[in-house]
Amino acid sequence: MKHKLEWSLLTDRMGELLTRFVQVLGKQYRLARHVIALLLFSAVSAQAGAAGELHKIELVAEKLVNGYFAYRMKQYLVSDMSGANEQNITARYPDFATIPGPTIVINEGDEVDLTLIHQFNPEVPGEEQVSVHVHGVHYDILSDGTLKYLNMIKDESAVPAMVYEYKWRAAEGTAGTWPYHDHNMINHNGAEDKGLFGALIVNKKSGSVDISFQGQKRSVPLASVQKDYILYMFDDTFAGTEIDTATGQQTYLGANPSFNANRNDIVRFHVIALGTNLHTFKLAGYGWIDPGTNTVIGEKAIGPIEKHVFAVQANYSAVYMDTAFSSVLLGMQGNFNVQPE
Ligand SMILES: [Cu+2]
Repeated sequence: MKHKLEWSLLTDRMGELLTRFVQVLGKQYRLARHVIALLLFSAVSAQAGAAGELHKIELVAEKLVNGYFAYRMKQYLVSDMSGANEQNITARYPDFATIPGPTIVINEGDEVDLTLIHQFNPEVPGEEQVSVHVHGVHYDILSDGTLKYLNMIKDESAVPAMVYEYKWRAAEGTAGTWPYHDHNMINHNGAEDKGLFGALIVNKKSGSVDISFQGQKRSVPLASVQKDYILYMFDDTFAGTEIDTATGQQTYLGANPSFNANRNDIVRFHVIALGTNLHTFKLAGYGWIDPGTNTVIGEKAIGPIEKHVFAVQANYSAVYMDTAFSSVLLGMQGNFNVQPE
């Protein structure tokens, strides 16, 4: 009896304890849930806010045996903004200096910390200074890459004895394909016409590209682009680089390059005009969307310093060219080779 009573008291007590335990656990569970949600939220917002990546680039300016100059990628480290999760992607670039120089590919929200190294014997007065001046992205006056007589502060050049560091910020709204080039060598005009130029591509983080599909504009995710073709248009030749977007690998193709794609790949052309002539770019048999419009075009007039960026779906091999009569005679054209699946 006594035992029975005690037992029932005990079980009552245990039930009470158990109930309290569950209540406390519940509260803690709710608290834990709250903490987890908060952590998740801050992780997500950290990703969306600070978001971008830091690109630490060492670029070398070299003098070639033919007397021209070129930039070479010496080192390329990419990390998050704090410097953590660093990845060395130098091997994506040729290990020799190229004209045009290395293409820098970043996203909106990213920052670039570019160190320029002057690595040649300045044989001619005016060759002691070399710089990188970029278009399109944001930077403060010390990263303008110009001479003191323009920026009123200092010569922003690498010299044989000292490197120069430029900082760029790809703020929102800076997406696009932009040139970078020397501004300080040779009579203060820069040595762009001596080989010191390259391209910066700023992608939208979750952007799209427009292609012509059966004569209509269709937007596809930027992530579906398999190849980026950087194609410079000079007065009498093209020169270019092909980038495999999946691996980031850059293949320097030189003059009148042949580009390669697999059938149905989405490929993006970045046509950048240098020189002084007006050119008409054509990719024979293909139509594409004129940027900022719904219009399908099959050729495009491009003036000096202008650029034209468009995407197509690779269907069949074709020739790209400048349609000007003298350019045709000069053979200013190249192949777009499409392999069947
Ligand atoms: Cu410029």
